[in-house]
This record gives sequence, structure tokens and C-alpha cells, in this order.
Amino acid sequence: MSKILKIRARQVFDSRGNPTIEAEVYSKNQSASAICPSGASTGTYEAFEKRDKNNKRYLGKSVFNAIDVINTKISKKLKGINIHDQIRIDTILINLDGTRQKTNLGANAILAVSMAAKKLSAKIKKTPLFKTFLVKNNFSLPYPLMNIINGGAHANNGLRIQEFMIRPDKAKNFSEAMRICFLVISSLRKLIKKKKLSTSVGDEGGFAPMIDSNEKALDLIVSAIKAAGFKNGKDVSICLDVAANELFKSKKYSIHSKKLVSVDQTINKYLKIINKYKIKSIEDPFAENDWTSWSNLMKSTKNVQIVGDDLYVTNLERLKKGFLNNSSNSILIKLNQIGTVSETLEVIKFAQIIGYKTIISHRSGDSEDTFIADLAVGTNSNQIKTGSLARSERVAKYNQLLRIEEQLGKKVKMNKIH
Ligand code: 2PG
Ligand code: MG
Repeated sequence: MSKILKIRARQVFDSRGNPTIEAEVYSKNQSASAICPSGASTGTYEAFEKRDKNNKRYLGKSVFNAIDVINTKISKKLKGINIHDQIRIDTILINLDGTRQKTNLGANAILAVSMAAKKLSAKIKKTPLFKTFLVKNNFSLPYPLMNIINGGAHANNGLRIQEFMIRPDKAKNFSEAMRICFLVISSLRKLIKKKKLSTSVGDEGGFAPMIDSNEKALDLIVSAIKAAGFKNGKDVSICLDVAANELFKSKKYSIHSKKLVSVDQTINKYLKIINKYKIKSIEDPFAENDWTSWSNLMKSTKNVQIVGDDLYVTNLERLKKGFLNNSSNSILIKLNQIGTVSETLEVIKFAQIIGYKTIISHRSGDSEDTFIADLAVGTNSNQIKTGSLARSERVAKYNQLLRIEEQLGKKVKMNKIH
């Protein structure tokens, strides 16, 4: 048995340049560290992110209090605990916090420790991280959901929909998936340049051109897929994250234009664009408490992946409610929405039992930490959403998946999306 000796934390920075926490867990001879990510379009029911709120220091965004909690309370409580007993470690953290949304210690403090402990356990066992989750053999690789045009809270171009993504459905292996995405992104860059628009990128590495309508963005993507020699809806599919929480007011939505319209009109427009652009997946099409609209969309679509992100916030209770309500057929998984590795695994297990697709996701404020790449493979998750082929914090996850693919050898297959 290897015991936890101590835990130390430090303030580092995320990809938006905001302060975040890196925790380092030590055993007698070794240590491992992990960095907590941070979202911009967050759900109300997410676990709490603790910041100092001292406007004189880092505009209120520093995390020194949470770091202090790790260096004192958490370190003391976990000293001597078996590093390989992740459930025990996470239970101690949950109990030490004692609140529903981890408002006491902060989910950012708790998660950084939980992930670092998981990494140290794998390191001590000399086992690759991806082999230490739910799957023990017959691994497969997730399809990348690459966010190639950024809008909403992740850019300042006025695009209403937050994420326009592509998924290389016909790819036989992960390297091929990357090659296909590379070709589509390269042809998209050319098309954007030709239109004399900017090819600079948003928070998740996708282009953020100044275009003012969703359909113009979709037209560009369809052209890019074609120009790269692929068929839209067959070789490559378009997927969206609407992040509708941000576009909801007085029971109305302003998703398809600036104008607030009824749910029925919003659904009709969804059906039109699904048909026209052969859209295969829509995340957060409605707001987090608008359960009826979710199930109405489910009833009016077939073969479309409907993904709950802010709706579920990786929370088992909300997932159960969504399942009973027929809200979606898929769930986005973000470790920091719930705050520990064990709770995240519980949610993934339950989602897979009820036949939901699981999509492991980054946050818009992320880091060089590649934990989620291993998590995606180790939980047999169908897809991974981790930005575009730009910005090292996004590409790092894809590169880790290429390493895992190489490690698993030629025979390793892609997960099933259909
Ligand atoms: C989302 C995420 C990640 P954020 O809405 O799915 O793309 O964004 O981290 O800002 O919540
Ligand atoms: Mg989302």
C-alpha cells in the first residue's frame, strides 16, 4: 500500500489567462499533479468554483483561499490514506466539504486533488492512466467533436450559437479522424480568407470570424467539408452546442436570430436546419430548467444526438430526472461540474446503463493537463469534445489520444456512434 504523504497546491493560469489551481499529491517517493479547468457558459447547478473575490488582487479571480484549504485542511485529512483507494479519497473530500455544490472547500480545490491522486495511483502502479478507469480491455477510441467555429460566450463575433463542430464519422481510426479534421479546417481557413474575414481563433481554437448569422457559419462549414473532398452528413457530420441558457428570456429563445421567439418556433427552425445541414448532434438546445422543451425536441427528431450539458451538469440526480423526462439521448461529461473523479465515473456508468452516449468534454478555460483524453478512452466514451486543432491546451488532448492509439496498436477500433 502506498500512502498519501502530503498535498501541495499552487496558483497557475488557464488558457484564458485566469488564475486556477494546480494540486500536487505526494507519496513517499513520487508525486503527480493536476490542473482544474474553468467554464464561461456555466450551468446554475454546477459545483461551486471558489475564487477569492478580492477585487484588489487579480480582479477578484485569484484562488489563494482554495489553495490554502488544500495545503492545510485537505492535506491533513488525506495524509496516510491509501493512494489507490480513489473512492475513499473522494468520499473524504466530499464529507470534508459537506455541502451539495461543494461551496465550502470549492469544487476547484477538490477536483484538482482528486485528479492528482488518480494520476499518482496510476504512476505508482506503472499503469497508463487510461487503463485505471472503468474499461479493463478491448479499448476503443472516441470520435473527436472538433469545434471549428466559435461563437456565443467564447468569441466576440455576435454568432448566437456557441460552438459549430465537425465529427469525422467515417474515420476508421483516430489518426484518420485527425487527418480528416485537419483537411476540413484547412479548407475552412482558405474560405474564410477568401471572404476577407479574420482567421483568428476563439477560446476553444475554432475560427471566430465576424459573421452575424448561424446559417452563414453553417454554409461555410458545408463548403469547407465539400472543398476538402468529403460528404457532409456521411464522411463528416456537423454538430452544434447552442448553450441555450445564454439565449433564454421570459420563456422565449433568441437562438436563430436576435429576436426572442416561442419554443414552437424555435423547434421548427431546429428541424429546418437539421434537415438542410444534416446536423447530427445538438447540445443544450434549450435552457437548464426547460424540461418540457427538451422532451418535445426529442419527440420531433430521429437519429439526432441530443446532448445535455448545462441540463445535467454531470450530476446523477439531474441525469435521472432527464432520463424519466426523455430529455436527451446523450450527456456531456465535465469533471469540474461535479467535482470528483469518483462521482464523474458514477454518472458515466449510469448514463451508459440507460443507453446514453457519453461525451467527455474540456472547458473553455482549460490547460495543458490531458486527463480527459485518458478518461474518454478509459470509460468507453463515444466522443470527446476538446476544441479545434489550434491552441496547445486543446491540441494536447488530441496528441495524448494519438499516443494512446499508438500504445494500443494497429487493431484498436473507434467507438460506435450509431
Ligand atoms: C460547453 C463548454 C465547453 P464552457 O458549453 O460545452 O465547450 O463551455 O466551458 O464555457 O462551459
Ligand atoms: Mg455546452
